[in-house]
Amino acid sequence: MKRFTAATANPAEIVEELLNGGGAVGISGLFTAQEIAEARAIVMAHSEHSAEKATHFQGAAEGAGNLNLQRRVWNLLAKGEVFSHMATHPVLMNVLRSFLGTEFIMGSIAANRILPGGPGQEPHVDYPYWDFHKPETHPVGFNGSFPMNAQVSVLLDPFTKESGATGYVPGSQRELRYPAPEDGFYNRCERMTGEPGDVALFYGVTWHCAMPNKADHDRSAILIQYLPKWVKPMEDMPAALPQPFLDNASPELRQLLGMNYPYPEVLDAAKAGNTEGRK
Ligand SMILES: O=C(O)CCC(=O)C(=O)O
Ligand SMILES: [Fe+2]
Repeated sequence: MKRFTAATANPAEIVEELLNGGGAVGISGLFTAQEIAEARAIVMAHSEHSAEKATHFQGAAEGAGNLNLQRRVWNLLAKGEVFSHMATHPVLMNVLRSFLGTEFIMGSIAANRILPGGPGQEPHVDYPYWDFHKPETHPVGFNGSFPMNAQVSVLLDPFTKESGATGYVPGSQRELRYPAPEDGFYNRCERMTGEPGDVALFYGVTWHCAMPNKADHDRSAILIQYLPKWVKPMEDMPAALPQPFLDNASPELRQLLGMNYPYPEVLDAAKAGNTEGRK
């Protein structure tokens, strides 16, 4: 994984790496130890007892009865201001504008906590391609030549091989396909390792998954999903946030929440006149 810092995070170089290189990069130095400690404390408090939230790519764990060793905390914007700062970090916004178009949105901001002994996930691709195990439900000719997803993981704990740092197959993003058992994911995968506060940024078409946590400590990350403006977001964040939060949202946050993009709209009831076109 190519690694950058806040100072060296060149958008053109990162976009090239995401589309045509390994599919994932590391960026360090974006968050303070205090921000990470605060985020981690909130995630731990909200996942102390709550094993029974929706989760994904955990079919095997569900079958084995150890689903409680991976815990999700959803709708993080409502749970601490620190998460709004993470989602709108200027270095990330700058890179993502080049990758997803300047008016990109956020589809989800959630935590993924894997406790010691947690089994990890099925190798997969992310939303909105994440049901590409049923390719016939997507348009003919669909491919990953332009991105409809970018994923940011903000690491809250040491991500090591032992603790289950996200595994991924470099280059797998160049052909949109859901990984099959014959693809030998576990023999080919590399890891998005890092220290608390580091960021892994990847194109969600890259085959990846959380790996088993064999360490003696938790392994948590904030997972942020970014999408072009016209992709239906995964979490209905405006519906889950209090009205004062929406009223006071910064311009960046308004954009991320899709508040600047009007569709779908009841056009029959919209103001009369021409609303689109060069002129
Ligand atoms: O937590 C991780 O390492 C990755 C999680 C992931 O890929 C997902 O939930 O889609
Ligand atoms: Fe994923």
